[in-house]
Amino acid sequence: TVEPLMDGAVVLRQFALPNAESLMAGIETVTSEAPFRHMKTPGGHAMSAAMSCCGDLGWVTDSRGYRYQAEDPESGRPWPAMPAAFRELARSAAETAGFEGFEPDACLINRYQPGARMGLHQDKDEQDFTQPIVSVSLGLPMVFQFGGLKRSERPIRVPLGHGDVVVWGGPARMRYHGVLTLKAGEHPQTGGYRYNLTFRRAR
Ligand code: MD5
Ligand code: FE
Repeated sequence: TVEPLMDGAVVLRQFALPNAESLMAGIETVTSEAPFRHMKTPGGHAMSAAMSCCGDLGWVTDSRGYRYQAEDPESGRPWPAMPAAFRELARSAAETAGFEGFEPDACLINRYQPGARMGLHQDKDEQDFTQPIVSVSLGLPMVFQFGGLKRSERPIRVPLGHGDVVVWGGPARMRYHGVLTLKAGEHPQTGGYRYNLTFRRAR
């Protein structure tokens, strides 16, 4: 079912459920090569979510800023390839939401442990804002915050659970968004974590 969130954003409830096992296997493969790490923001604070990346480009933050780059800064090697199951799911979710031919070149893997959160921000390190973003939630439920084009606009709260996919495009693409603090729990497929796969066209 396609559930409209706001102009340009839809939730596909449990869309990724049939693929959850292969997505978790893909996370395992990618992070055996590029382990989860807590990157530091330019302000010097560690991100509370642990991150890894796969695909041609990965999103990184360090003392020099935020950017996409082809190498994992921890190893100096290219990011692991994007698993076929990742690419296909992102493409079919985008198509279901009305975006034909989505070919992501970057997948950010966020792993939230209890207490982790992500403050309100905009995604603006990509080159083409006409391309959508596909976000896949796996494991423990969390509350997503979806705001306006200015930080001052009060966000709405959207609960997201295992297998839910959100596609953001058009007028929703530049909205402020974030994730409230993850509560402790136990999920049969992910244990004590929530994972989020964020697919983007960075270049
Ligand atoms: C998460 N991650 O749940 C979220 C899902 C990030 C991030 O925000 O930057 O890693 S992606 C949600 C998103 C992306 C682009 C636009 C909008 C939301 N939006 O317009 O609300 O870990
Ligand atoms: Fe974001």
